[in-house]
Amino acid sequence: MTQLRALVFDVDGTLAETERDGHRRAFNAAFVELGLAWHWDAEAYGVLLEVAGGKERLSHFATGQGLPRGSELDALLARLHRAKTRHYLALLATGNIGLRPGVARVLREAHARGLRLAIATTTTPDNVTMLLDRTLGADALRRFDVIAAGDVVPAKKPAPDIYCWVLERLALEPEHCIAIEDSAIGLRSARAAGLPTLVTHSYYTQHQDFSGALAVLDGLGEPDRLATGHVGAEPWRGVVDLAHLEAWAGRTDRAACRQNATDGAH
Ligand code: XBP
Ligand code: MG
Repeated sequence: MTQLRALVFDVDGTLAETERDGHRRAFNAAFVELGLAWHWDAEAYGVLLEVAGGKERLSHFATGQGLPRGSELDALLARLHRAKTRHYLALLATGNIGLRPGVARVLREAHARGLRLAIATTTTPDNVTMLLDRTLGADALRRFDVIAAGDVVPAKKPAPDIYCWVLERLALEPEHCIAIEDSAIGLRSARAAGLPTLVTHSYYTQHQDFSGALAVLDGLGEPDRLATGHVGAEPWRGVVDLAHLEAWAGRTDRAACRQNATDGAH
C-alpha cells in the first residue's frame, strides 16, 4: 500500500464555508464602497464561482456588463479587489466563519501522525492567514509545511500549477499525498497534478461532476454528524480518519507536473 506522507487542503469551501456569507458579502460591500450599482445575490454568485480567483471573477463580470477592457478597467478592478479583501478580512476577524465539521480533528490527527500538511488555494494569502488564525489559533500556520495561495502561480485552478507548486516544495510524489477539495474546479486541478483527491462538496458545489475523485462525501464527519457519500462506487457513511485516508491513498495516475515541466507549460 502506498505510504501517505501529506494532506493538501483547499481552503474556500473545504476548510470552511467561506463563499456565500464571506467572500460574496465582501464583494458586495466593495461595490457599495466604490459606488457601483452591482450586487451579487447568492444564486448569481454560485454561477460566478465557475471562475476561480476573485480578480478574475470581477473581470469576467465587468466585461460581461459591457465595460471596455483596458488600463482604466484594470485600475478599477484592482481597487475593487483590494477593498473586497479588506472587507473579507474584517469578516474573518470576527471569528464568525468557523471550520467545517471534522477539519480541525483531521488536521490534529494528521499532525500527530507525522504527516506533512499543505494548502493549495486560489484565494489571497492574507485570507488564509486570518482564517487559520481565527479558527485554529496563532500557531496554526506553523503546522503547514507549505501554503500556496493566490497569485503564487500564473495559472489558477483548474490548472494544476498550484498543486505542482506544493509538490515541488514538499519534494513528494503525488501518490504519497491526498488532496482535499470541495469543487469540480479544484478536483480537476489536483487530478491534473496527479494527486488522489477526496471531495467534500460544499454549499455551492454539491451538484457538480466529481469524476476522478477517490471519494465524494458531504464532509469529513464527526461522531455526532456522520459524513455520507461514496468511496469509489461504494456508498459510504462514517467519520473520515487517518486510517481511511491511508487506505485510500495511492489511487492516482502518474504526475502531470513533470510532463508540464517538460513542456514548460507552467
Ligand atoms: C476559491 C476561489 C477564491 C475565492 C475568492 O478558492 O476561487 O478566489 O472565491 O478569494 P479555493 P479571492 O481554491 O480555496 O477554493 O478574492 O482572494 O481570490
Ligand atoms: Mg474550494
